[in-house]
Amino acid sequence: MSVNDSRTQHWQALSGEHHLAPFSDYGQLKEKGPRIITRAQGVHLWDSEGQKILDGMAGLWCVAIGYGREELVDAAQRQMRELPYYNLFFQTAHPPALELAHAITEVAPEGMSHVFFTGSGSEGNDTVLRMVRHYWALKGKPQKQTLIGRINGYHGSTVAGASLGGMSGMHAQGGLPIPGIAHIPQPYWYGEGGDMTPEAFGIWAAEQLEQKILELGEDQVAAFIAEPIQGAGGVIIPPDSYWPKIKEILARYDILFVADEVICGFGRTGEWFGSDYYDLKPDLMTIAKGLTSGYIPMGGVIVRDSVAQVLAEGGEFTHGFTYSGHPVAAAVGLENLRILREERIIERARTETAPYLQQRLRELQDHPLVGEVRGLGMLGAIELVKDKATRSRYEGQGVGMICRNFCFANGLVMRAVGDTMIIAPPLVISHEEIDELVEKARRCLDLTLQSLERAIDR
Ligand code: PXG
Repeated sequence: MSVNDSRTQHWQALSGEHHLAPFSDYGQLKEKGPRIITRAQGVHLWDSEGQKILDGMAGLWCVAIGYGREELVDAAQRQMRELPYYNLFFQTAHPPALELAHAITEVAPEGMSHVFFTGSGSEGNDTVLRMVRHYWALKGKPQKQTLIGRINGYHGSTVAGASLGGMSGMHAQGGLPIPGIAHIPQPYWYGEGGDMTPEAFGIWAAEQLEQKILELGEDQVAAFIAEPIQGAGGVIIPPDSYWPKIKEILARYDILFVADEVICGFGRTGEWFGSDYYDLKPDLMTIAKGLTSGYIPMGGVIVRDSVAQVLAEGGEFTHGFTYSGHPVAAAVGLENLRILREERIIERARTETAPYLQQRLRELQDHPLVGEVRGLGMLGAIELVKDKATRSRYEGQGVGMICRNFCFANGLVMRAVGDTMIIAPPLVISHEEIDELVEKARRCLDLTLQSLERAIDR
């Protein structure tokens, strides 16, 4: 046994004996043991066996500026020395949170110049739920309580977050969703569009919002919440007809619109926010992940001035977290934003590297296993199918997981959502690293197809 083996086994034993991991099948995890990631640099990870892995998911969609940026380490260290903790409650504040609120609103859409800080995206969406209901109560319409989300949307794992999301597996545990939340279908043309054209399906999916508002009664509906592009649901890019139609519907009814920018925010689409890309003009935006490039936990809600004004006149908002606007997180967030802006990382992604990624990814379209390649900015999805023409799947064979496992074994993190492979690399990925990503992906698609053919032969 090598030294590495014994270290790996030690950590895997600790995992089985003491750790309850997020979103994991504990039986399976105990049997196989987790892969132990020990360090990272740029767009690459290393595991405890010394294997180098290209991180096609930027951690969990968050490491926008890549790993190993010493400036963020220094910012955290300086802030820890100066003021490691203080809170924003009860009429106090500290410089990093205030400076970061200002910096965020400099890049946020016009008219959105207020920020409420949280510790995560989930807490951001819990904040959204309470804030929009409080807003309507202050406006003298306390019956406007219901939030409309989407089936297969993802808004986090807290009680409100998981309820706003539309993940059936999450709703099945813990008695969710909580009351006062409704869901409409998602604009997932490839999976659910049937014989409709993408254009027609986009209109149909958007019209579900209007139907739901009418069914519930406009006077009962507080807000609609949606990701500009669904991330965890499988990088679902709506047909071009979808957002314009949703905007048209939102304009007809007096309800708030919340864009969950936890994944799309801070450059993922090649614009600062997904709302910029689609010109959504939301009332609130949930943020997290790319805000600190994942170096330290932080989330928040960016609030339109018209909403903030109502809150300002409403007395105390009885909501907040010990770590709302944590000074060390805020200092890291500020440095992250400085790097994104000064190094023009988002602009470079938009004009140079994202178009190259999209072009190279689409070369995989010719692979026998691939039904569709779609993507936008630094987001991509590959649909694995049995029959390209009918879009039918290899039912029940776990093809996505097979492919994911080949990727992991061959030095690439590419995630599977069902039989959809997804990528969201760090925004700083280079042309050469994109080549590496696509070449590894093709090789793993080949290996997946071979393993399916072997299974059929047997
Ligand atoms: N909104 C969106 C759109 C997200 O993607 C959250 C809210 C919640 O953020 P926190 O920081 O509370 O996790 C997320 C998180 C996956 C996966 O499987 C995605 C997320 C989290 C965990 C797993 O792709 N996104």
